[in-house]
Amino acid sequence: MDLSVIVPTYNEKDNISEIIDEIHKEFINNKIKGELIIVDDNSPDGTGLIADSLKKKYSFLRVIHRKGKEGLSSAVLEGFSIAEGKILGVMDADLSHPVNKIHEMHALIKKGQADLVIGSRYIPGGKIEGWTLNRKIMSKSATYLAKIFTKAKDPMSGFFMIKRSCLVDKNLNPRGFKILLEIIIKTDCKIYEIPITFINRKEGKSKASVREIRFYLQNLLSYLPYKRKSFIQLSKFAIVGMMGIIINIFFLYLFTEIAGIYYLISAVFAFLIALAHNYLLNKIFTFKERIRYKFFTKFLQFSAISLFSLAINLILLYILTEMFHIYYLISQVISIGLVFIINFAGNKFWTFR
Ligand SMILES: Nc1nc2c(ncn2[C@@H]2O[C@H](COP(=O)(O)OP(=O)(O)O)[C@@H](O)[C@H]2O)c(=O)[nH]1
Ligand SMILES: [Mg+2]
Repeated sequence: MDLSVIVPTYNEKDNISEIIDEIHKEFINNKIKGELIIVDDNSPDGTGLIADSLKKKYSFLRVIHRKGKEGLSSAVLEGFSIAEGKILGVMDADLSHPVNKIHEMHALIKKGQADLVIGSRYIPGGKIEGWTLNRKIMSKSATYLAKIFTKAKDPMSGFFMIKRSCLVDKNLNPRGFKILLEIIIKTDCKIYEIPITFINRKEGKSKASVREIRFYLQNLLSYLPYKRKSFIQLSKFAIVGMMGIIINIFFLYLFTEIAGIYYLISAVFAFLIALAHNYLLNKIFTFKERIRYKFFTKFLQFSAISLFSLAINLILLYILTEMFHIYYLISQVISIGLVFIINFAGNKFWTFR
């Protein structure tokens, strides 16, 4: 068998028949030998029963029933475990993902052009229709954070296809929604992204909740050991940053107390010296570049990120202190933490990429 498509469902009674029929047509029209596996978590709305009743009409359909709502990622893994196809696909049941891309994705893997094909919303040609601004910001932020781990533009996508052999012995066990990122990190496969338009569901409700943010952050923490190189860079970047602070204070003292310069003027010079120090050390020590390589351009980039970080720092400090009534020194600790990440990511993926 060529292809197994896994569709996890929870309360999808108004979508289930249509998604099955569309996938069936896509298989027939493109002569794909495959199966569709619905993994239902005992949906209270009867999705599982509807799926069962359709097995007579569609011989390519299999249905797994689980005890209760055990989560999207584990449903996908359970589907994988009984799938018979050499290639495994995953998509949502709510018709958000374009079914007519299945044959294209399948062909790319079959021809050997990729081991993993992602239906991507974040490459040219891809887009999202019908999401609130809030949802867009959440998705973008999560995707941005994932840049620490992968170059893929949409590692949060729920629509992808992978060569089964890539998954052997990979010990996947992600919490929550985002199984693709874990697959990317733990397998070493050749990735190819094709643009898709994600259309927000018309029927039923999204099961994404605030809890997913916590799961996601927990997952990210557990992936750190897989990115030893990035982790080492992050640590070095932190050390350089702390040395920069000491240098800043040292020169502030020197200029003000010894040279007798007005302290605000001293602070400007102390800042510039610390900036130059941080730049040089991060260039040669953290990101291991030749010192001469694009020296001035990169210094400008590094400085721009520093200024941007300062602006974010001030804005966050203001918001946390004034709007959330947090003591200003605590606000500063929180915002320094966030700004540090922005600063690191900015330099890793822009200045020294
Ligand atoms: N089996 C199972 N499927 C789930 C679970 N949570 C979500 N799903 C399914 O996963 C897919 C994506 O969920 P959805 O609520 O549309 O998430 P969103 O697109 O991110 O808003 C849909 O097909 C859901 O029915 C779950 O706990 N178990
Ligand atoms: Mg959805």
